[in-house]
Amino acid sequence: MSAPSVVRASATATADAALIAGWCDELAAVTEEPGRITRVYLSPEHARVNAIVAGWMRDAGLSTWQDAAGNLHGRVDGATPDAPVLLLGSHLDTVVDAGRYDGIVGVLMAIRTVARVTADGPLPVALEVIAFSDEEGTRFGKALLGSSAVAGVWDESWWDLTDGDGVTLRDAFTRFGLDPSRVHEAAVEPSVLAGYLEAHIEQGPYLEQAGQALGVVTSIASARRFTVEAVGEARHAGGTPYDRRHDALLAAAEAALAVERICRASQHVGTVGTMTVEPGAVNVVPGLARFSVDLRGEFDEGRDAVWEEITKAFALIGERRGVSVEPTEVHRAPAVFCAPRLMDAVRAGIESTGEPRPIELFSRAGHDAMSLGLVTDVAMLFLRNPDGISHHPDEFVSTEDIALGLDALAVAVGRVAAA
Ligand code: HGY
Ligand code: MN
Ligand code: MN
Repeated sequence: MSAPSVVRASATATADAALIAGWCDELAAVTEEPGRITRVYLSPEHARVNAIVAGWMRDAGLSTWQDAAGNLHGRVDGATPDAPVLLLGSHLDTVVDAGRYDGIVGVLMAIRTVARVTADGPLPVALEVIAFSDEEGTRFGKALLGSSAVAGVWDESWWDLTDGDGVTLRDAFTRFGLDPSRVHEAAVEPSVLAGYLEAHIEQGPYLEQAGQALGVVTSIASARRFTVEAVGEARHAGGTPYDRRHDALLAAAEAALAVERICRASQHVGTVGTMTVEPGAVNVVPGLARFSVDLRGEFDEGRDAVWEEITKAFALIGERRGVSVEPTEVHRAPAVFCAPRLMDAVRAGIESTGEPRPIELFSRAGHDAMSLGLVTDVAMLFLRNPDGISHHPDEFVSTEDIALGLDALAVAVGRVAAA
């Protein structure tokens, strides 16, 4: 553990951090489930946070608009009309029963940073904050929908994705007031971009362990997500001897344990986050089980090799139990490596807070920077998350660390603008 460094935040950052902490609390109340934070794509809550945050953007001097995919944008032009555009941002959507900082604090830090660095006039770059509308994929299973539209990689097959109520993405789009045929208008023009910077809480314990408030992200995990259907045969729970059973739940349970076993043995992370069983009666052997798999690794090749091994394990389990175990891929994002030029700017920002040896770390969590990394250079600034808990109400980041992050982000933006 490195010796604790003497780092301190500026008065401006300290005041902005207090404001941001209050804003995180205010947005936490915009939820579809009172008492829990759940805010999903194309929902009334999505519309409400866009309206609230747009007001904070305008108060900060940004001009605002909502793009054709429901993302909220705020912009301050550069000193010249042809100035390159530096993008900043993160996401406003959440998982179910979420914490109040994942994504949110990065959007709000970007807004206050733009206000701060343009207080004395425009920079040589235009600054555009994007509050992405669906990073988590909570509603439709496919993550990064909002930033995929901005990166110009929207896939027409996504329109048929459905939510838990059977509403298609296309119908949800239309009900939200968006026109599916115009989603491509959300795409940015890569040639004008100077890059993308994202501040985000670390969703793990490594900054805490290192005794540092901030960190430079080196790369973002490559991810694949699947829904898996185990089809056996529903039968009487009493009259059916074991040798005649094709129990879908037990096959799915074995498959979930196989995911854990194979990932543990190969330094990857695989998670079965959801499972439903049918017909779901106490006295019926389950005939059908559906479950999700979220698989991540540092490199695409390793991730794919692990998935091959998992599918072989599924086949063996299915064969032994007379249950078909069929995965369908619903999301895939390649590993994204942060750009050294932007990492240097983030590192300089952290050093400006008095931290002599900024820690570098690999992000096992996914981020909108993965989409932006398809069209421009990206870098991320992580903020310490004591205990590392995230995707949980106890997720936390201190106001002091937000202030340090604001000072670092302001310096990083200044470096990129001056380059
Ligand atoms: O799932 C993730 O890694 C991110 O928090 N959406
Ligand atoms: Mn998240
Ligand atoms: Mn996030």
